[in-house]
Amino acid sequence: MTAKTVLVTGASAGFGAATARRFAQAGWRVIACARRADRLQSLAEEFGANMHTAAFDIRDTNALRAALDALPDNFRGIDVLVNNAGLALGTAKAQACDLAQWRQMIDTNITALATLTHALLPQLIERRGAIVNVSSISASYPYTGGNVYGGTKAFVTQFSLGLRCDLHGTGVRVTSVEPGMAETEFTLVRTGGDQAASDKLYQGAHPITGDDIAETIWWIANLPAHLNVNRIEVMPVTQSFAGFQVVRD
Ligand code: 8X3
Repeated sequence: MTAKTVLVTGASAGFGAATARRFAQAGWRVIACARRADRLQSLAEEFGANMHTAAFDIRDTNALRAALDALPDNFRGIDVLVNNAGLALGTAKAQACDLAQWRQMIDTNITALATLTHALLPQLIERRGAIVNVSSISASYPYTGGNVYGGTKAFVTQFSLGLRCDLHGTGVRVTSVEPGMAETEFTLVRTGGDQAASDKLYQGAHPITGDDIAETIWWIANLPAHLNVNRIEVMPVTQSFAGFQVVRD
């Protein structure tokens, strides 16, 4: 069987790095994209010729296009796109938020994801490929301080479902993966590097790991061609739902 090719964004850490590893270990050709070249270097060293790394800021459309244009011949023709790059910034209520952080989340989680997807759709259709979009439980369940982050993930989920409609008849599969609490660098990024806050959040909670989501994405991408997982919500057993809040006089 000819090896397939997967492109993973946000591949320098967390879900993205674990996913890049999972596919590379199984013999796929992997295009690992992220901002930090030094972090990608270890993937390149680990997997050699089957791992192509591309360091650029996904919000920079020119850099994104240049990275795609510069793909070596044997990495052209992408079978699976894993839109993993994304971030949460801040936990403040909307009325206290920094607009620049909102815009950064929108630019990364929405605009960059849509731009890359748009660029790859022709080849995904040609190869009857698959798109796996990393959304979040925050797409469906609002929580205080989630504001724009949750809004961007609601976009990712709804965009995924919309792509399913538009790609009807092409054979291209589309999935929205919606993880709950996961211990990656997510909270460190969200809190601006507050290790104590990150440790406190995850302590004793047995959160999802990067490998858990990598395995989920691997399963989705390798299902028989007639099956499409539309959405998959994954939480740690220790996380569930709380009630509504009420203001009283
Ligand atoms: C992040 C998961 O639980 O913080 O996407 O909303 S959670």
